Amino acid sequence: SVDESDGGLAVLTEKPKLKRPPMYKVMLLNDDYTPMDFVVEILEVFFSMSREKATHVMLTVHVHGKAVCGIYTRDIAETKAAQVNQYARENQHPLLCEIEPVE
Ligand code: TYC
Repeated sequence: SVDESDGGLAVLTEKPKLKRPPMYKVMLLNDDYTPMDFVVEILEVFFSMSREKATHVMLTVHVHGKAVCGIYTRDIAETKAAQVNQYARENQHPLLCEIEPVE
């Protein structure tokens, strides 16, 4: 909006408001049934991880209950989680992916 009460001087002191978008962690949750190989495949296909990185993240989830797969804007994070959950369901595995805000 235009506010000329300062005679135009505000433009000299206002910082450009270039806000970074809120970011969301995509978390993979552990369960007792999903095969380890299937989880590794998910991390390779949907998160572009190397076999080595995917194996490490899968084992982190297995041991600690959850782990971060990636951090994205809300739309991308929601889409990744939905794709993972759909692919797991299609293959009759209980694997779950969820998102949570960073910070
Ligand atoms: N706990 C599973 C097993 O022992 C492996 C697993 C890892 C499942 C990560 C889900 O997100 C997961 N087969």
